[in-house]
Amino acid sequence: AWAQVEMGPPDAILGITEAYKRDADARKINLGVGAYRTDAGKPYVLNSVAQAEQSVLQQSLDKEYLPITGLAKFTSAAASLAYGTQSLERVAVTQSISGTGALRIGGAFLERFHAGKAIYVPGPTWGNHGAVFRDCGLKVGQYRYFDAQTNGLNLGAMLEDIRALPRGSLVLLHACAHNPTGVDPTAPQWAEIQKTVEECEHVAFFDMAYQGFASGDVDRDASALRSFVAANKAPVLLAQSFAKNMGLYGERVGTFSVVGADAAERDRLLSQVKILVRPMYSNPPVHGARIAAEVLTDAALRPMWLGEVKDMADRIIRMRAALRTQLEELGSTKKWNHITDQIGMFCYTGLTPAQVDRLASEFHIYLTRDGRVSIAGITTGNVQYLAESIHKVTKD
Ligand code: PLP
Ligand code: TYF
Repeated sequence: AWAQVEMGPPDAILGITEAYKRDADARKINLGVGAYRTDAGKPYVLNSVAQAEQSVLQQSLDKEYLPITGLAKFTSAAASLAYGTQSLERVAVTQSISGTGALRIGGAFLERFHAGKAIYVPGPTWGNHGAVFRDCGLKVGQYRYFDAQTNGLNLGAMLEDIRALPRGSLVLLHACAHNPTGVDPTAPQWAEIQKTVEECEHVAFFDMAYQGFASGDVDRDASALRSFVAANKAPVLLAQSFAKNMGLYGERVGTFSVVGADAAERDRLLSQVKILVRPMYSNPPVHGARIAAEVLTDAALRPMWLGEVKDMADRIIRMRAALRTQLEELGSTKKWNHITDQIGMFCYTGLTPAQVDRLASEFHIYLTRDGRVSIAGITTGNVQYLAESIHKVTKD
């Protein structure tokens, strides 16, 4: 029956881990997937999360189905983390299969209720965005974002493109720690973006997969989202993930929310979200949500967690500084200021595909061919070797 089904290509990011695993060289480094590693290069289970899990296990809870919208204790704490304490009565929130699942619910919602059925994402954006939204039946367009000349934001082009979209268009915005570029708008730039979106009566879909990872401060990282919601002019949707900031990757913990004009609209929106979720996966998994709820609501665990998020963000910042310093000390004549200017999990290095290929084949260093480095893969033990290798492939 399936003879006509062709072999598909592997995921561009997850495929890199496979190549890394096959490499037997002791010096090998995986800078592909955006997953946090300790300074020993190991996956990290946060202490706050481990303790929350113990406390969940000790309660010997049953494994009954959750409601369609998930664990209420989790979704309300998650919504407060994202939105702060303001406007929560307008937020229709459902638990989701992490950030990807939230994007998927959002895409389905927009396909059903937005007249334009097209979403505009930054150029470049996370590789999965296009696939997710296309599979939801939306058309996917792009607005300009990254400036390869400066390795920074091209705000002028971004605003020009957003302004040129049909009135009421869907605009996807990375709330913080833009993936793959590590380039975020500053607060004044965000104000201009918000003003433009509002003037054009566009709809803002925030993807927040890295709250806390950009600045180390969860409130600061949510400030663009909160500012849109506080103004209450542009409609806002949000995909929220706890994969990175709680290290709950495989537990698949997140939320999707859509903000209504008032509480009555919230109720109508949530009723439609339930109708979308029911035939999609019926109801979400319970274990990770219980852990996240415990972390967010326990008086001792929450501050402990916030400290651990800050520690992860700080280690990333230290590794950026170390990589830049090493490259400069090796006498590289290239400019590397963007390594420390950019923030969050990733650095868009400007390395060419040929240079990336050489890093893999000669130096056992793996990253995506767009030159994106997952800074979390850098450690005090490998940063010198990494800098030497990057210097060798970029010096001529
Ligand atoms: N959005 C962005 C920009 C991401 O980088 C990721 C990956 O971490 C996600 C969404 C969703 O990830 P997950 O489904 O693991 O929460
Ligand atoms: O960009 C990254 O590396 C993370 C992890 O299909 C990821 O967002 C990558 C690819 C993918 C799912 C998650």
